[in-house]
Amino acid sequence: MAAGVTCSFSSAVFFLLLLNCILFVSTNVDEVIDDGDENDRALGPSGYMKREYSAIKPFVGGTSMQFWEMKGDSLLTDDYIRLTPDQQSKSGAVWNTLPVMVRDWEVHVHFKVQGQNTRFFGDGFAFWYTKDRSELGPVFGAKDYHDGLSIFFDTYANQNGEHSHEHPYISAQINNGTTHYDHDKDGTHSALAGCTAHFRGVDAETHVAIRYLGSRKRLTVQHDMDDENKWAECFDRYGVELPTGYFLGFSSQTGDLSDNHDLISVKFYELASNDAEDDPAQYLNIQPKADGAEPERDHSEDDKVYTRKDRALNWFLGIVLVLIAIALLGFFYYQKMQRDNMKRFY
Ligand SMILES: [Ca+2]
Repeated sequence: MAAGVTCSFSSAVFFLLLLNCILFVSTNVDEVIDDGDENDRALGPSGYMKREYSAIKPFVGGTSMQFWEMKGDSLLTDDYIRLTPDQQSKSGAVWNTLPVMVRDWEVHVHFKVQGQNTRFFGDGFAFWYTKDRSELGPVFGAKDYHDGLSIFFDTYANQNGEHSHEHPYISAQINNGTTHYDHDKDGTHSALAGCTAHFRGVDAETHVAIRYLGSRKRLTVQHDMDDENKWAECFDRYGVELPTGYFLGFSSQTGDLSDNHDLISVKFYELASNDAEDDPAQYLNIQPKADGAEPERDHSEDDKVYTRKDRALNWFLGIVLVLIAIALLGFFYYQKMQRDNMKRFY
């Protein structure tokens, strides 16, 4: 009988350990990060700045900027472009008026997102490289079903339940005009890649570098959230196809929650291309697409994420199993004692 007791107890312990392992793996599997190639991080532009696609101080004129068009509630001060003020239900944008006739480029954006409220704020802003200079719309202040590249700087998690990542979150979408941006799910289903970056409400100056090498079909986003002049990788993807001739823009929207969304500077660099002799005009008709980015994934249910409630339930079940194991152990021990006593009598 003692062997049977040991066996039951060992099985219960093994089962509990197995359960813990399964829970641990399923809650941490999304946190695996690819470190990337260290030698590839020297992002600094090897080309030269193109003033016509850049927005740098002084912002002459107060209300207008050469080569840029202001829309909605955006406004220009001496020191920054404010896409939205820290007020509810505002939409603003700024669009460059010249099509980008550069195949390999890099944009450095110095920006600031901050507001009065330290707990509730939103919604973030977006960078665009799109076929049209969008009218104001519901996707961070621009139209849905865009054609081209978008980079979202999302400060508010709209999705019910937890994400497998924290906000603020930077993510990219490549769209040929057919994919919807699902704001309620923070675009999770249509994102090409992304990263968490704590750019909101921080004292340090915050920067992002967006590099697109058309000649290598490569899109890289890096950020400097500590103003240390060092880029940290957000993501690096090959197989990204974008045409020349699209427009650069930034937009933002506030709803019930708000923030100041400000651009301090936008610097556009033309990079030395692998195909320096190429005429950018021959790439005007490329359809935006990205390897590994499915057109649109199933929206029927959220990805399984473990909420606090799930974890509490798991703990509860674990404790119940331990109590059952102890009760069984006690029961078998009691039976053994009974039998030993019987043997003594007969
Ligand atoms: Ca959001």
